[in-house]
Amino acid sequence: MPYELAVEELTVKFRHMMKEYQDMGMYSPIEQVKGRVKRSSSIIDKAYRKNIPLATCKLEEAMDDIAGIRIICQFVDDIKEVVEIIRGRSDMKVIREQDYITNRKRSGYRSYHITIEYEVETIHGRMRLPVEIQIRTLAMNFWAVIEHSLQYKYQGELPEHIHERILKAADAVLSLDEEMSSIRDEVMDAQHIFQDKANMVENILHILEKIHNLMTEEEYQRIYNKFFQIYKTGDMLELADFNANISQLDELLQQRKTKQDEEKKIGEKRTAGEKKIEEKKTEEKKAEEKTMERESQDAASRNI
Ligand code: 0O2
Repeated sequence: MPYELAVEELTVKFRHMMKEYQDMGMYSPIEQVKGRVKRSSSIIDKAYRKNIPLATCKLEEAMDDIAGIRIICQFVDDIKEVVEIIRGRSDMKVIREQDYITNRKRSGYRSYHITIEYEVETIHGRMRLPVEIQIRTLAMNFWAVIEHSLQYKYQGELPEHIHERILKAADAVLSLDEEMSSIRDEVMDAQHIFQDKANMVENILHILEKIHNLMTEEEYQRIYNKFFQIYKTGDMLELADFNANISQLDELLQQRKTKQDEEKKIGEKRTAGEKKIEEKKTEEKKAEEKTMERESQDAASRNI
């Protein structure tokens, strides 16, 4: 099914963006990515709700959320960044945007929806499909998932007392998001520090593995224990120092190894050359001996 392909490809692409941010030690505006193809029962329900004649029309023209991607962010401000990323993509053509964050729905629902046109290549050729991307914060998602389940349970007719409570919960989610936005910089700093630490530890472990064979076991154990001690204290400055020192040590050890390898090669070449000369000399000596033997035999026969 081409919808599945579109969802899988887009999920990989957005998850890869998260990885790119992480690899660069940067904060990612995308926290989680989920994808789904609308289930047949939901397609029928929606078609019925919207008076779409399923048998007669092209489904993707009447329903643009058969393929759906959900991007979850930590903060409301991250949503704007994700929207900008999508608008700038050459492989995603924006065809519709619905801002349910500025204008929340009467149900209390908040989310930013972007419908894009996305091209997939199938064995039957190229196809352009609509995909709905819902972008929301963790808090908005929490609310939407609960409300969706309640709507399902009560088949769209929430009892008044539940409706009131769900609206109150929507207000609480709004203030939670606002509160979190005000401490976004603090949280992002903390996450940066965590990411920096993770990157440094990864680099140190990688180098330790690389240099293991280039030093004595005692030397290696001493360096490893030092790293472990610093890691346990959690002192970022000491960790950064250690990271710089071990990177330098790695460079020196690699240079030493390259030099040793070159010297070994030269030594081997020299030995091979000397061996050849030695062999040549032996051959010449043998030939000389043979000639002398032949000459003495000739002389002897002449004397006879
Ligand atoms: P499911 O099961 O999630 O697929 P429109 O054509 O814009 O007037 P449409 O096509 O319903 O109306 O689009 P809309 O309103 O943007 O909704 C698309 C999707 O957004 C919905 O898909 C939901 O996933 C989500 N959504 C919209 N409103 C609400 C809401 O009040 N509560 C919750 N929890 N989610 C909402 P489906 O097909 O309804 O459902």
